[in-house]
Amino acid sequence: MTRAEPNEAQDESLWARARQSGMSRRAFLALLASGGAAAVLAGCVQKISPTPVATPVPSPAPPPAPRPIIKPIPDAYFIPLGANTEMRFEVMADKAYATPESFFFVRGHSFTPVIDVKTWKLRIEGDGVERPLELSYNDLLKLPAKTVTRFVECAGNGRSFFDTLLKKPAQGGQWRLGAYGVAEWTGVQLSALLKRAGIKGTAVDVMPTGLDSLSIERPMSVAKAMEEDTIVAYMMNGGILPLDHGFPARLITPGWVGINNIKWVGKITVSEKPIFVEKNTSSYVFVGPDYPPQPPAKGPMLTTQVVKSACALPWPAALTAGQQKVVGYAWSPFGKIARVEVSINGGGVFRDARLTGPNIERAGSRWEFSFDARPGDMAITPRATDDKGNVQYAVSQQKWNEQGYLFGAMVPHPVKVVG
Ligand SMILES: Nc1nc2c(c(=O)[nH]1)N[C@H]1C(S)=C(S)[C@@H](COP(=O)(O)O)O[C@H]1N2
Ligand SMILES: [Mo]
Repeated sequence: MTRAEPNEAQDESLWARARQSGMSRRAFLALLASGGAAAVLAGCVQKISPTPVATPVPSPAPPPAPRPIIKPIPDAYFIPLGANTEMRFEVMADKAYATPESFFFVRGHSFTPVIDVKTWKLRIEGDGVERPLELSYNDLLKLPAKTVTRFVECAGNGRSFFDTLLKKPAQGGQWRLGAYGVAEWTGVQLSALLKRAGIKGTAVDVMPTGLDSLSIERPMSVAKAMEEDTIVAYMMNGGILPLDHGFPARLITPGWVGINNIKWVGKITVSEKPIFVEKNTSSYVFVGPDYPPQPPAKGPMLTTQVVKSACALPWPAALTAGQQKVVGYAWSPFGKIARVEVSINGGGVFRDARLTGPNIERAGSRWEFSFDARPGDMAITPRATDDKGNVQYAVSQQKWNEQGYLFGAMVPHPVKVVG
């Protein structure tokens, strides 16, 4: 085989290449002489890229597992409860009044949906309106706004005490008292929307439906829907309504059980006939020996919450002996708080706590109680009374129901006092 005439320029660029790959001048010349450019290049290739080892083909990262709750819910602030999360009440000890979003409990029957406001619509329809209505997010924001400060509380808040205090366990998430939060909500009065849709005098029930995967819905009476503080809210505590709390819009039905505060609302049905769905016939009804069935419902339907109070302390709490000041909250679905008393001897003697800060109807009041803590195990038991005369009662008077709704008895908060 004839070698091509050596070409100096080519040899020079070949040498540059060979030198780059770490080849000696001597090896280069030898390779060039024996096998020409091809041999040099082969030598270079070997040097530059040694036999490649098999590298694994990177597989695409698995998509992040969907989470029921989107906001951060660190253990320091929340007690996880299945797909829900309870506020640790001690986080409220140093707050001004309202529950910040970052501490607000979350209760959803499925996962928090992420809704696109560009395509979101709120429809108001049904045989109870003359003119069915469809509003975009911008339409809603343009209507006259109403701001109210009110609590949202789960009907099952306090359910664990059916077991631990009454010794009759109930089905469902075993909440202590942190399925309560108070916030400033801004939105549009539901009555204004219903009037725009031409609500008929014959309408009886109004039912919002959520856009979550289970389309959660629960009716309310027209009377409740027309109350001046029943709103379709799009803001919470001055910010855009958070995803987990119902973005783009949710119902606020003050004083009523949490389930009526439908999140991610997409449709409001107005009906001339009473509406019966799962959440007012099977769940969120009282079932038990004290409650006769009310066909088609298994028992009386829940509407309002009950008067409650809680200590903003860890559970159980540890305090040092000596003068101590405990902070707590009390709330009523009917009005303002009139009085909070506290017992530190198991309910024998009660002394008045001091109400501090705002005292807002269907929202709550902060209270403070100072006492001399003696070493040992004790309990702090608050008792709230509202301005309509509703008062918390002894555990022995708490009626039991299968699904553990509306625990309203006094709750002794366990405390260890160290000397
Ligand atoms: N669409 C929809 N709305 C819903 C729910 C739900 O699962 N889906 N849960 C209800 C229940 S049971 C409660 S207690 C409150 C809780 O509101 P929060 O998560 O903002 O605290 O939302 C209510 N609204
Ligand atoms: Mo709830």
